[in-house]
Amino acid sequence: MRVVHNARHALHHGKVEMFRGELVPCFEVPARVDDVLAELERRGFGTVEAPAEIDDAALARVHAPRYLQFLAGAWDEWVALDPANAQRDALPSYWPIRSFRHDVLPASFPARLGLFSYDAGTPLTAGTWVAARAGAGCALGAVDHVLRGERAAFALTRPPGHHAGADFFGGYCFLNNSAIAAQALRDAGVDRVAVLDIDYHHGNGTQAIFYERADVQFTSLHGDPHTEYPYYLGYADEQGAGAGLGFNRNLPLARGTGFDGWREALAEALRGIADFRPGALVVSLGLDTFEGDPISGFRLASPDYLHIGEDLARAGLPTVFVFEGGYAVDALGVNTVNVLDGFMQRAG
Ligand code: OKP
Ligand code: ZN
Repeated sequence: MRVVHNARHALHHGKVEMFRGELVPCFEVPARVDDVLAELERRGFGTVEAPAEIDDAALARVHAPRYLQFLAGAWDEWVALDPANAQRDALPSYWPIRSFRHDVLPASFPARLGLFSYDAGTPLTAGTWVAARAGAGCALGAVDHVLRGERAAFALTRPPGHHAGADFFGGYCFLNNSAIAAQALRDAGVDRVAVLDIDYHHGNGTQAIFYERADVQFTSLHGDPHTEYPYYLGYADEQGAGAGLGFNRNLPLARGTGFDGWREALAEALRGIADFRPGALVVSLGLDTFEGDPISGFRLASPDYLHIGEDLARAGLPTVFVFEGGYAVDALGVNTVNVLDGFMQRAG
């Protein structure tokens, strides 16, 4: 399998995130991708390559121009507030929730930081834009391989993407790599694209981006938002709206769910995807469903990920895998490569 690897991922390196009243070390660290890369090498799995230079037009197919502009200049604006900020991550402190205006773009940088985000756990750092943009390039590179006839390709990048919406960041995500991949497949002429999100956390950004569309179907398996992040989206009754009604499917599962229950939900998700008759599949591949994950609550074990890969291959679709979450760094490489390995063994 072709692996398009973001060599610039470590330029995004947050120091701290806000958690229950204190700043704690980031869970989303560069070692995550390095561990996956090391496991690919150890097993001699796949061909690792760098992405081609990115066309920003592909980003603007998913994200709002004023949001992209903001991201591109955010670090310089942060440091311009105070030169000492060069040593600190940028974290928002104000958000325009109900009754506030979203059409006015405040001159204040901290005000815009809040306008374009939804949590205080997603530090923006000196290299965030460069790393995230290169990551979107990996997603586009993986799409290219699949369009050229490869059965599957993997975009190995961080920061992750599935919580990022058309004009907001959050949940460690800035650019929605999976949405960018799905849109690129559509733009290349694939009539119907399915996105399957198997990260522990609901892919609220991806859902929001495609919620009113019938050409991209979104399906997500995740921790029940009544108790799990991102809390405010990901419920079973969210089925799409307008032309998109019936093309959004959430399968929330209770914290503590093990592989048997999880796999039944996957089978159900794959039945819905088959009914949609897509020309390609994008998998938001989060590995934080692992029993050892420090911020999640499912109980999957390392060998289970081989079966996930096999189940996904049985869908018989050209498949773009996009790396998302997974924070048990020591097991992350094994779990990730298990999915890809199981897929290729079954795909033949
Ligand atoms: C990103 B992805 C932990 C609190 C949870 C947000 C989790 C974002 C997960 N201190 N913070 O879906 O893996
Ligand atoms: Zn996650």
